Amino acid sequence: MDKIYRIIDANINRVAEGLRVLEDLARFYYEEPQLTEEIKKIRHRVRKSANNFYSDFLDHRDSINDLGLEISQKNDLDNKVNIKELIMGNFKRVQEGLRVIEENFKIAGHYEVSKVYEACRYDSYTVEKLYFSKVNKIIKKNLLDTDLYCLTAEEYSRGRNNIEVVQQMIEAGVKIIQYREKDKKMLYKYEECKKIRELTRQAGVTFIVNDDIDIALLVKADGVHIGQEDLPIEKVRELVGDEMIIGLSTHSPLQAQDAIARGADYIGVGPIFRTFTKKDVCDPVGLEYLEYAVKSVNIPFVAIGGIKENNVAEVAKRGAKCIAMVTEIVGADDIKQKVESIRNIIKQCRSEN
Ligand code: TZP
Ligand code: MG
Repeated sequence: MDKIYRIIDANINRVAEGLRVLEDLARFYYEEPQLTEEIKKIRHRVRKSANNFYSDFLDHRDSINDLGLEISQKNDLDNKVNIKELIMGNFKRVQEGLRVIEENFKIAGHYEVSKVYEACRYDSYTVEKLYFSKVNKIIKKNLLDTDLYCLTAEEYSRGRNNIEVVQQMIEAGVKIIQYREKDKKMLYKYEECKKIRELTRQAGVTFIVNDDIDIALLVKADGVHIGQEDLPIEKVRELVGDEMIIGLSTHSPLQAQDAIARGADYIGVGPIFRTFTKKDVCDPVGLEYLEYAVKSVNIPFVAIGGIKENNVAEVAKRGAKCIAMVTEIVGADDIKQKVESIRNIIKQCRSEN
């Protein structure tokens, strides 16, 4: 029976530590009181329900000779590249650990105690669902809390391919990238998006696919971006589910309100200035619509269309927090340097606002 207590002890620690990771993310990172409270309740129950066995655990603990540490040091299976993976990994750790405790308490002849751990496991399933729904809401709300939104356009990229351009954008610290290619064949778009998804995932960058909902779903992009004449947003939502981001291009206050009412997660506001990048584009809506958006749009929005280093100040000064550029970035000699100087201008405007 000694070894059974060793297993239970290790798993109670594993579960409580996993719960602590989740609790602290809820508390300090997401600042979410309900989640913090729910996780804390489970953690206390996990610890307290085994209080009577504390001395048995210590008697059989043998961390020095645990094979686990050596194995873990030799591989990177536990490597997480973003917070969502961290959350997911810790819920799995908690649930697996609870299952081990439950089964081993049964073997040790403590059926009643094992049932407590079974209940904790079920509670953790419910809290996991709540956790992700809250986290997704927070992620969506903060989606465009970044100064620069970059899009691909290989034909303006001076001979560089989309992958190189995206790599440079990521190195420059860009936090949201949209794949937008109007004239490429599906297969090439899919292959490129697959690579870009991997790069953006590793870097914790949000990845949005323009138009192609099927590609966005296949490569597990963070979102899709559609226009006024694409499928109705409600139908796109049916296809992509609640978690995926949907962005919609809008060109007037009426379209903005319509997009909000119909469940867009963010909108594009533009074209602010004349642009030649978008071939079927409407006339510029000017800064007037942007001013309306700053005052009256209560979801994230991004200003777009004809914005360059030499006019970005006009846009930033009017209160646009997130600004999208295509040709100015992809066509720059040095993407990193271009991003940096644009960022400085935006920062300067903000401090003057
Ligand atoms: N949507 C409105 S304008 C535009 C899009 C995709 C193109 C913007 O390109 P650029 O090169 O930044 O003017
Ligand atoms: Mg479209």
